[in-house]
Amino acid sequence: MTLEPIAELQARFGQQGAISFAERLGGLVALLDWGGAQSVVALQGAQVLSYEAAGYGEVLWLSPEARLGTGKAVRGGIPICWPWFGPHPQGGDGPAHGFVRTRPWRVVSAHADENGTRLTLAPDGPPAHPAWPHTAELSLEIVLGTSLTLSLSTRNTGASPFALTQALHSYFLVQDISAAEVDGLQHVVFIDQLDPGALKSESGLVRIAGEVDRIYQDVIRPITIIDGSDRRIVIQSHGSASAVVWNPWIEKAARLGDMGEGGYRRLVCVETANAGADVITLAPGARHTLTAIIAALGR
Ligand code: TA6
Repeated sequence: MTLEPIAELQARFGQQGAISFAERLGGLVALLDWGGAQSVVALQGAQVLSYEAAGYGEVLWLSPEARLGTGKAVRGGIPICWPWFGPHPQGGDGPAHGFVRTRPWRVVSAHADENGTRLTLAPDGPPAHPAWPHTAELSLEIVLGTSLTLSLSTRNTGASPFALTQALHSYFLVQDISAAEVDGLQHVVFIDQLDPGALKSESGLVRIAGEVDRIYQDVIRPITIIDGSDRRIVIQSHGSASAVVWNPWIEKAARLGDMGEGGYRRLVCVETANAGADVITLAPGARHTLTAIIAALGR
């Protein structure tokens, strides 16, 4: 890693005490600070790798094996799944969860003030793939303040409509999965990905004691992760009617092989999405923004 890009980014976008750039995990990252909170954002995939909330510690889980520049998506933080969630919708040969999370992104703008520290990123080049015959503008705005807000905006720049599914695939850090609960999804119908196509719902809190992979539909309320005895993580969304709850548990974590020893016990994914039946059809010229607002609070 040459230091030149860092120096250039620092000169163009750095702001004392709020925005700086460095090399971490073998790649370029932006370091954001505001009011005692910090966040680390990789330029690869515009992937938030860390969010330390003021007074509540690290909010996101990141694999101890995370490395940038390997050509593989980094396990943890908040990967960007776009322009499809899950496998390629037409069975094409595009990668799972789309193709932008391993691509280089560039800094469009950066600014800090009394309301927060704001960083806007866009793919470094048009977001294109042989398995996706469309054109679009894509950007991610990250605001670090009393919470962490991500807004992923897509504008159809082509002449025909296209269907978009996507997710901010957030990996949240919990003390231990056995003491974690997910609140706010009571009576919400979900697609059980482990029982293909089955529609189910539950009456209470989501507790995890095995592999869970669910696409909740018609989600209208904030979702809260109760993290043991002293912390809650609240996820609000805009531009989203679905949410994914995922924990790989033991066997799938072993198959994935990049979560570290017992890593599955420290994470629960609650993903702010347009997934399942929540498909966005973008007309030419139209724009859609998917927003997640993440806050850490006491119990
Ligand atoms: O969001 C849940 C999920 O779709 C799971 O099925 C699992 O595949 C997970 O995403 C991780 O996918 P990845 O491609 O990042 O390994």
